[in-house]
Amino acid sequence: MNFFQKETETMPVSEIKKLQSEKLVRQVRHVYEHVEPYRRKMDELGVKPEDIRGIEDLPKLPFVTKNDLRDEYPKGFLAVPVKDCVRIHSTSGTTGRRVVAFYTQHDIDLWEECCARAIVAAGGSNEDVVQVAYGYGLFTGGSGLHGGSHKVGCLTLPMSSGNTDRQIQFMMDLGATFLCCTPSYAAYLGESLKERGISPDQNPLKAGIFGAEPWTEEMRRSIEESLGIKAYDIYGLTETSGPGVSFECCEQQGMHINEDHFIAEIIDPETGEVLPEGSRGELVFTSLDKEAFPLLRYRTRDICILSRKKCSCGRTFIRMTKPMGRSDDMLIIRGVNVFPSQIETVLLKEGYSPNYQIVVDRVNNNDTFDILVEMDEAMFGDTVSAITGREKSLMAAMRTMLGIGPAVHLVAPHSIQRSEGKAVRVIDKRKLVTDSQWLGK
Ligand code: DLL
Repeated sequence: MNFFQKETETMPVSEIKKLQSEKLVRQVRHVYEHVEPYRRKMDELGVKPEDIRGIEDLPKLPFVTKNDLRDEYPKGFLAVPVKDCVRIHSTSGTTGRRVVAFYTQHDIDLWEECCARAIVAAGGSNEDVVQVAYGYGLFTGGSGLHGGSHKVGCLTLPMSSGNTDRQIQFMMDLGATFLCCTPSYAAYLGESLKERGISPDQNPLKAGIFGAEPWTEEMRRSIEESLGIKAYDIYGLTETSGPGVSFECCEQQGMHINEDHFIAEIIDPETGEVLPEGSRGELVFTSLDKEAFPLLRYRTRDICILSRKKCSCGRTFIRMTKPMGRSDDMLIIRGVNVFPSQIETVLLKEGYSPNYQIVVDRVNNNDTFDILVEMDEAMFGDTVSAITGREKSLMAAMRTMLGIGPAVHLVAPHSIQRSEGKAVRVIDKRKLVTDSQWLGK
């Protein structure tokens, strides 16, 4: 049984709750004193820091949403002086008012420890060679697993995403035993190895830690077969530091949430009411130790179920299912967060009507991303080469806005079916919703 911080990870539940209560009282005070927009929210509800005496008082506190953070771009939720911060990261896919998350050195240390716990839970030790093929930069995936790998004492290969030839060369030549990347890139690497005639038992990998986007149990099995490894899930979001908020252990029956640093709640996304353990609803996080960007009751929009059933790995931290969907319209395409409203903004700016449809599918474990856009009568009369030119320039504008490039297809006026109710903007053909097989256990 492998633990990075055994005493913490196996703490009795009563002690976890006690620890969370103490930390919460301190954190609410910190936030109230230093985060003006949150103080305003508390004042509006008539809640004072002294009203929060433990985790049982958590429901008294107001929620924070992504929109609150965007409204306060860039530093409204920063709780320490800039001189105390050592880094930022930022959410993917949104230009302009992105969410910027700040970190002190202490925040980075705790975050990296969370990632180290994930690596060790997946069987990693200082004997391992960890290939980090998540993107580095504003995205948290690369830095998070990189830091975790250092903490465990592994040899770290900071590959970042892309450049498949180089990934394979370094994997083979340096003997990478762990692969960390999005599940779709892992699947792609599996196919690429096969194309090069390298069979699953010829590569040095033994495990992978994959997350940042939804993936099914079927996809897990297909990655495991194509790479000859055991594939582990990891979850997190920029707003709560990044990957490592929760991770799978050897049992692979849900992801353990690092409860010494985060309180997880499940709420009804319509009413905001807290739901009992075992209910399906929206996941809400309170970060107990974050100094620079300490969010209380942050609404993730991820739909999942929590379970406190005993796990035979020995960890006592509560488990969450894989996210089963979202309570907003955000899509995750090739690991990048995409909102339909961003697409609409580009179309209107470029002189198109808002008659469009987004079609997302998954072919050979890769996301495909197409946007159909109606032309007006004048455009429709253009030459084929003029229309192709328009498609290309729209694709470039979309890539700038979204961070990934869709295939844009200009279609005849009035050819996209009109709806009598809400317009059907998104056709997501990927079958990604997983049911929690572990709940019955
Ligand atoms: O995706 C952080 C991360 C990096 C997690 C590397 C795991 C590995 P964001 O870009 O802010 O952060 O996106 C956060 O991605 O709210 C979920 O909807 C989704 N997500 C993250 N991990 C998983 C997962 C990173 N394991 C959003 N399964 C979250 C399904 C996931 N969805």
